[in-house]
This record gives sequence, C-alpha cells and structure tokens, in this order.
Amino acid sequence: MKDCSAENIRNFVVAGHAGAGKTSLADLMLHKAGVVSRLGSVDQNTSVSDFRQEEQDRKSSLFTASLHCPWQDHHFFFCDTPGYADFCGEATSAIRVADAVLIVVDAAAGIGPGTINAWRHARDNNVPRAFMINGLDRDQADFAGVLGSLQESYGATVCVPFTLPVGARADVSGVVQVLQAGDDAPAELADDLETYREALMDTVAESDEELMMRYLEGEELSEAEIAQGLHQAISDAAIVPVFCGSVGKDVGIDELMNGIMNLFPAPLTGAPVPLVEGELSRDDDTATAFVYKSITDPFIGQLTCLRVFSGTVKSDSELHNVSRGSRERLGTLFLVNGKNQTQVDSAGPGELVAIPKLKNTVIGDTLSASASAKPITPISYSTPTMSQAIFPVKKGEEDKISTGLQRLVAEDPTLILDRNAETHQTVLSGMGDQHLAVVMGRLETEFKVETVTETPKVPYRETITGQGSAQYRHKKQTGGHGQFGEVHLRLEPLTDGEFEFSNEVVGGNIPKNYIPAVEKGVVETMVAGPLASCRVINIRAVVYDGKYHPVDSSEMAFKIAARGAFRAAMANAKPILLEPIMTLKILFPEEYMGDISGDLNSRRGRILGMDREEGFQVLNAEAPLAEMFTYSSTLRSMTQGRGSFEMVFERYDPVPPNLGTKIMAEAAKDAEEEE
Ligand SMILES: Nc1nc2c(ncn2[C@@H]2O[C@H](COP(=O)(O)OP(=O)(O)OP(=O)(O)O)[C@@H](O)[C@H]2O)c(=O)[nH]1
Ligand SMILES: [Mg+2]
Repeated sequence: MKDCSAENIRNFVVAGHAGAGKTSLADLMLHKAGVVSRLGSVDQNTSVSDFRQEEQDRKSSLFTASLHCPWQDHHFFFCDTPGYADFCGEATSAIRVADAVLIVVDAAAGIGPGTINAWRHARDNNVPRAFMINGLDRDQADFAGVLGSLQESYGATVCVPFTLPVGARADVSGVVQVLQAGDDAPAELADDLETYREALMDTVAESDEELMMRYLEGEELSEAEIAQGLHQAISDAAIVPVFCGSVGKDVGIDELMNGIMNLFPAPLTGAPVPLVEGELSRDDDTATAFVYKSITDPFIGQLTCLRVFSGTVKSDSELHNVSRGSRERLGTLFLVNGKNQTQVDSAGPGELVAIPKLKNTVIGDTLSASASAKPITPISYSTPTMSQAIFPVKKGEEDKISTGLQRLVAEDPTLILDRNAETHQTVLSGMGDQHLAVVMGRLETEFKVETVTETPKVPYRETITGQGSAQYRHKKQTGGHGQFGEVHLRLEPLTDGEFEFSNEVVGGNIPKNYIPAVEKGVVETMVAGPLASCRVINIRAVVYDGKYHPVDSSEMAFKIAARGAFRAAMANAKPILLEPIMTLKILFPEEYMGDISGDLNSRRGRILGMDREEGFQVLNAEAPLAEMFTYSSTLRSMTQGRGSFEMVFERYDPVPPNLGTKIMAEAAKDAEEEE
C-alpha cells in the first residue's frame, strides 16, 4: 500500500472553517491518487472521510478522519478535520501531530472562525501552513478579495499565491503556477505573476545570507537553491503558500497536490518534537508515537490512532506508554482510509496508524520503545462553553448513562463530565449544543439509553457581608453519661481566601484538644449554607470562647455545638448569595456588533473592552454563568455561524436581590421535595 521512505512522506492536516470544502478535497485527492475508483461525495453520502451516520445526516464532518494516499513517488498521510466550532477539539489534536496544515478557505465566504482556529493552533505549535482558496467556481467567489483579507490578517509578504486562477466563477478553467508559468500564461495575469514571483524570490533570498548577496548582485538562483530557500521559508512560516482552485470542478487540485509534495516538510526535517522535558530529535531511532485519537465505534471497533514521530513501530511488539508508566502489547497495525483498513507490518516517521484493542492508552499518550523516554508535551484544549444536566428518560438507567459518558469523554478531551456533589446533577460540558447533541445521539445508538437534558443548576455560593457572633450550647443527658459543649463563634468576611479558622479561646475554656472538633463542625456546616444550601466561602471563623465539662464533653459534642454556633452566627452576619461570573472573549464579524452587545446586556453582561483580530471584532466581556448556558446556540444563530467565543470562570459576585429571592425560594422547594 505504501512504498516509499520517510523523506517521501508528507504528513498534514486539512483544516479550516465549516463548509469550505475540506472533506470534498480529501475525497478528490483519494480519487485522483487512485485509492477509490469512484469519487466520494459529501452530498451523496459516499464520502470516504465523512463515513459515519451522524456526519452523513448533517452533511458535515464531526470527527477527524485519518486518510492516506500515494502521490507520484510520495505518500500522503493526512487528516480531514471538522470545521464547525463545536468540534474544534478534533482539529486541535490533529494539528498537534501534523508536519503541516492546509487551511481551506471558501472563495465566497472568506475567513471564518474555523480559519482563525486552524491558524492559531498551527502557529502556536509552530506547524508550517498553507492556504487553499477553494470554490473558485461559486457564484460569489472573490479570489482577490479573499487573498487580500488573508494578506491583511497574516501578512502580505507571508501569504503569497503559488497558483492564480484562470477565469472566474462559472468560467474558471484552470490555474497558473506562479513559479513555473511559461509564456503561454494568460496576458492579464502577467503583472500579478511578476509581482508574486519577485515576492517569493525576495523571501527565498532572505533565507540565506550568501543567496541574498548573489541575488542582490543580479545573479540567477538555481532551481535547487530556490527549492531549498522555499522549504526553509515555509518551515519558518515566513512564507505561507496560497493555492487556489475548485474541488467541485477539479481545478487546481493537481497543482495543489504537487505543491504539498514539493513544498511541505518531510517528517525527518521538521523542528524537534517538544517533550515534557527536553526535545525529541526526529531522526532518533527509538520508536516514538503519539495518540491523537482514540475511538470505540460499533462500526470499526476500538481503535487507537497514532502518529509515529521517530523510529519504527512494529506489529506484534511491545511499547511503553510513558505517559502512564505502563506497557502496551501491540497486535495488528492498520493504515486507515476512513473506515477502510489495510494491515501493515510496521510504520515509520510521519505515518498515521491505527491499532485495535489497546486497553490502557488514551488520547494524548506517548508510546515509546524506551521505558525511560519522556512523554511528548500534552495537547491543550479550549475550555467547554456549554453545559447540560443529563438524565435518563427511563428511571434506573443512570448507570448506563454513566458508563456511556465515561467512554465518550475518554475519546474527546473537549467534553467534561461532572457529577456535581452540590447540585446532585450529572453535568456534561462541551463546545456547544451540537457537540452535546452528538453525544446524546451516540448514547442512544451505541449504548441504547435515551436521555433528556435540563439547564444545569448554577453552583451558587453563600458568604457574609458583616461580622456576626453567636454562641451555642449542646447539652444532653443520655443515661449515665451526658454530652456537653459550648462554642462562642465570630464570623468575619474574608477577602483573600475561601476560609480561615482561628482560635482565641483563653484560660482553657475550651481545652486545646477539642479545638479541631470545633473547626470540623464549622467546615462540615459550610457545605450547605442557610440561604439556599450552597457552599459558604470567603469567611473567617474565630472561636473566641466556650465552656466544657470535665466528664460530659467530647469531640462530638463540640462539633455539634460548633455547627449550631455557625448557623446562628451566619444569620447575624448579613449573609448573601454569590454567583459565578465568567469572562468571555467573543469573536465575530463587525456587522453583528449591535446584536451581540444588545444580547449581552439582556444577559446582565458587561463589556470590558474591544479589539480586532484577523479582520474580526473581538469583544472582551463578563457575564454571570446563569445567563450563559444557551449562549453558544444564540451566538451561532445571531452570526450565521461566524461568531465564536471562549469562556472561563473569573470570580463570584453578589446575586442581585430580586434574583436572590427566587433562588432561595427554589432551593426551599427542592429541599421540601427531597424530604
Ligand atoms: N461549488 C462548489 N461547491 C463545493 C466545492 N467544494 C465543496 N463544495 C460543496 O460545499 C459543501 C461543503 O463541502 P464539505 O467538503 O463538506 O466542506 P467541509 O469543509 O468538509 O465542511 P465541514 O466538514 O462541515 O467542516 C458540499 O456541498 C460540497 O459539495 C467547490 O469547489 N465548489
Ligand atoms: Mg468536512
């Protein structure tokens, strides 16, 4: 299936905004390479890459598909990733292991959040990149406009076209290659060809001092020198080649594939791979591979997908999982094209292989032939932006849900599962409503459990706004032995921490050995405050006096007395409810500014500042979590899918009084129901 050495392998990711044509491009490449005799199509549910039912139902990718094909005497290993923001974690993982990223941009829609996401991950991981402006045949296609916005966002001398379109929209008939154009190129392109060729030669010359000297003296550079200079500039991201074409009309794709072959780095030439300690040299002989995906699917079974970084991974061998300090026995190795698998004996640098039935290895793990090797730096993912409390439709199926969720969460680091001890809810957090809907769909089809969701309860907090003191005596006469403890407690607001406890008792009124019991009583009571049974925070508790009895006092008696004193002191200290406040970074095209700020206002949000990034408006804001559960879907519909946001917890703020009353009434109702 593959018959070439590492220097002829090209490993890359196809990424970019939803609908740009990534999957269609992947299918076309497989077809052109002769891997499939019939061209796969997203629209007709015959795509090799979008092979899963959920993807075909939506006509959009939801998961990364690992693919490979020969191209001339080379072999491509690549991943087709989803562009939709809800599934951005898939691209994050794939980009992390790739030698290059091909960012597909729609010639009509231009840059979208998916473009920006792909660029950022590639840049942050120092992965060389190229653009492909696709869909030149579309009615609204605007090659010059999209090229202009790429150059404006990422640098005019950086984003240099390597191919230029001949004809436009319905009449697009081919592309001309900037560096290979002959005299037969259309006359109207002559100026552009000249400009871009010069721009490229300037950058090539800049890659090497000696070349620069000769270039400035007017000497012609040899083809080998130009190629070497281009490689260097692309590896350093000093040049980001821009290709163009139409997947729909099969225009410019051969040129793109030749570009990938000639310009993208070979697996052994890239920068060293960062490890948690030190770096891995790519020509190291030790087999080292990184897990970029792990799937358990009724269709293809359990598969762990690895990118080999160095050495050779062999079938029927043993490797160390150096992230977990365990061993893994590898059985069969497969090269995969979507759901199609081909068995191979070994895999070398740059190759993507799948291994069935690895039990103790998950996404993000490093496998190595050496037990003492350091793991590759783990991937960092965006924090989830949407949460739902999830319940079974049929009572008693909680265990089924939890088994299913645990497995699905293990496959997808952008899902977080929380069995919330405070609210007693199972809360699933992800990147948006579609992301969570796919999980629920999989629970139903793969785990046969139907679920419903609810807006999660907000983890409110309680605190005090003034000082309050109280004393409590616990006294009981049971049989011969009595119980006695008296605690005088003062509570004070604390600004720099969640909790402090101090002891000011003098004269042994409470003997020292009982003080820890007093603290324990306080801590236990703080779990459920008096207002709405929420955790109490930002409090200093001071035990300043008390009484004891030489026979009847016990740790238990002081604990009970401390609880009583705490509750009474809270009531005297002007208690209030606090709610979580999140900071938001919202990215969207400028025309939606009015809608977005209006909507934020209605969510009790506050705009902190504005910025611009890659031609998009950036709004930094904060808003209460209680108002943000539905934000991802609202933002999507407000911006036709062109807005995205990040959200992280910032702090707790007092709940406005009218809302506080409502929350307390609901908590009281819940408590009644529980009884
Ligand atoms: N006219 C035209 N349509 C195209 C072209 N490339 C793709 N399409 C269509 O655009 C739609 C989206 O294509 P996909 O390949 O699924 O896009 P994608 O980038 O994989 O989208 P996601 O998986 O959702 O991120 C499909 O209906 C394709 O047939 C093109 O060059 N011209
Ligand atoms: Mg796709």
